[in-house]
Amino acid sequence: AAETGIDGWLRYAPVPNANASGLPINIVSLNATANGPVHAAASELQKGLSGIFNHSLNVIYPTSYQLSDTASSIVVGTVAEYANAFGAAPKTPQLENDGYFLNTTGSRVQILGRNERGALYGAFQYLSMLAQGNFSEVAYTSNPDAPIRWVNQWDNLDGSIERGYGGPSIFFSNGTVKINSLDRMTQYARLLASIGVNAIVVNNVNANASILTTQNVEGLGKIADTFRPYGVRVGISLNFASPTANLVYGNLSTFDPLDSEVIDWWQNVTDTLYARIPDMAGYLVKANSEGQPGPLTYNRTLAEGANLFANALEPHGGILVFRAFVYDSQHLNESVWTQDRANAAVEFFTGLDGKFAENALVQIKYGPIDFQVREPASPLFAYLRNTSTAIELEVTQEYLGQQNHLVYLPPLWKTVLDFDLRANHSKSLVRDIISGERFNRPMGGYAAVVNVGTNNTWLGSHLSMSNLYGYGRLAWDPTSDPQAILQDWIRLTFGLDPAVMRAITNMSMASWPAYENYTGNLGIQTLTDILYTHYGPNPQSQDNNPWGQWTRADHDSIGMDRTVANGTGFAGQYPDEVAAVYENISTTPDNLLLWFHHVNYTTRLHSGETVIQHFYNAHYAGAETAQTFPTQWEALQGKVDAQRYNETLFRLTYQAGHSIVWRDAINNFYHNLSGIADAQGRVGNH
Ligand code: GCW
Repeated sequence: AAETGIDGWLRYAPVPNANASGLPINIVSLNATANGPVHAAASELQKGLSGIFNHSLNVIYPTSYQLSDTASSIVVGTVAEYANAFGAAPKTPQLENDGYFLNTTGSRVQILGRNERGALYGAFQYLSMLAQGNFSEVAYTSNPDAPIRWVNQWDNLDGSIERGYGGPSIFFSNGTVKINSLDRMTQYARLLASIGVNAIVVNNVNANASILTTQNVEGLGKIADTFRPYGVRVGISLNFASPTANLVYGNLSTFDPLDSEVIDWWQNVTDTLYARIPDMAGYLVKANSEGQPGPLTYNRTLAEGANLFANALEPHGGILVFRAFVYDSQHLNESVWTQDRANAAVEFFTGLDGKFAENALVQIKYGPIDFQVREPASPLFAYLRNTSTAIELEVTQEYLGQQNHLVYLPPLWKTVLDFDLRANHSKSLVRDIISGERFNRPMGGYAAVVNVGTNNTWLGSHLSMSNLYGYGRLAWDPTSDPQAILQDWIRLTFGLDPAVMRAITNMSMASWPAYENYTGNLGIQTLTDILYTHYGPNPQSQDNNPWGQWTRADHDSIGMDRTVANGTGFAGQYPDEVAAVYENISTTPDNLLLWFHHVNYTTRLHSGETVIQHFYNAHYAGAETAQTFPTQWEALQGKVDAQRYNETLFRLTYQAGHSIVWRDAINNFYHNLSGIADAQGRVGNH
């Protein structure tokens, strides 16, 4: 049968050894909010079990059941309601908010949450087990590592999506909410809930004030009504200068965050939003970055700007997320050796630690520049100790092949999540900082820019969905193994055939190293076009641009000197132990050498190769790996339905070709620039 991909990993395909005779008789949905997550869990269980076992179960509700109906049943709901129904609280060890207890050992399967959302997550987990052919008996509690597990959409109100590669927006067109296509939103909500995502910011951080019109507030209300049954709260991005836009709330002549009229204006807007969306997640704000307005216009600090919104949200329980991606793109000048965009975040936030309201959160891109193929962890994670933080990841593959290339990202994300920043000379893993644990913060967590669109594959490519799935799984438990996550996704998405498992595992696990090899190596950045598309090789664009994404490549040497001793001083933004590692060439890992140091092409790496020969070799190796993808996939013909087989083959074939374009473009560029021959005689001989 044709598979469009629209169900993603929630296909509930029949499982070969699934035996319906072992199933309980009923699904019991405990007393819960009408149309809330417990109800969604019950219908999801019904749908899933009917797909997996080809057997349909009744859902019964507390008003209608006799206790005898529950003897052989799947009981889903909150722990409190379970105690109400059965007279005794079950033992659910260490259950926290959004966590679930799953017990399949008795004739009464228990799927219990501390809250309703947790019960829904437990139901998805139970179905995930069964859909993977795992019928074992389990009894355990699972809690999320962090409370904030959000996605960001960069959808514009006209329906376009900034850095979106899966078609136009499912949320907006012509300046308003697509209230006639709520189905796609429901399907998206299911996918997000199934991986533990609990909020979505629906519009672009490059925000337009018109998100706040009366009509759009009502439209946002409809979006929130659609996501609410899945426990996914809705948030919005704000334009800082909205008070001066001509909206119904009155047109002010200032957007100064300390002006009392401005404060009242935002309070009024916020109250209006909460009147329609009482559980709104909060606001996301990009300010004073890439031309966006912000508090600095009025000589107010970023924290004062953030707190303007945090204070308006506070009475409603909302969260203000303030992006750390602040830099001055207009005045970066490469002829000044010490200038460095990487320094911007810590510089802009200097002196602000502890100045943010308790319900504010600073959202930090994983690296100091911008979602590159490899970056060191942002030092801001260690700088902010009295401020709650979240990491910002990118599922949409902006610099990483825009879904035309298979690049499985969780291994990249893990390099940052697992990095030890050694704050105060003690263990300070990024993942323990953002969970709130390391610096004892009340909240923190994860955001991913996802940018799904109306394409049936959501992201534009079937295989890219492993990145969305992997995001949710890592945000729930960042200690999980990326390959194990991937393999769950493969079983759920493509079934249980071992050949399918082998091929997609091999390709996916090889894909990020290959992409790094045929694009930018040794921490030089991705080397893609930086000026506009962020796609395809364009190493010459990596210098003399106003964005401050530079390589400083000349005839003899390459790399950004970010040392304190001779360079931009960026290395000194890290806590001492880490700073010392990066300050020194001999202790800097090869894969970040050119991020931290400016060296000759003939400099030898720890590996023994020279920098330039490493470039040449890596580009050949990366492209060679990509050449194996189409053939690995072709072995799956007949094992994957024709539609997904063909669509994927098309992309992998393209990737194989484009990897050669990348290889030759980059190698020829540095060969011409350096005049150094490839020891193996390949480069420049075409
Ligand atoms: O890297 C840049 C992207 C922009 C994006 C910006 C940001 C939303 O190219 O498209 O704008 O990052 O993260 O704010």
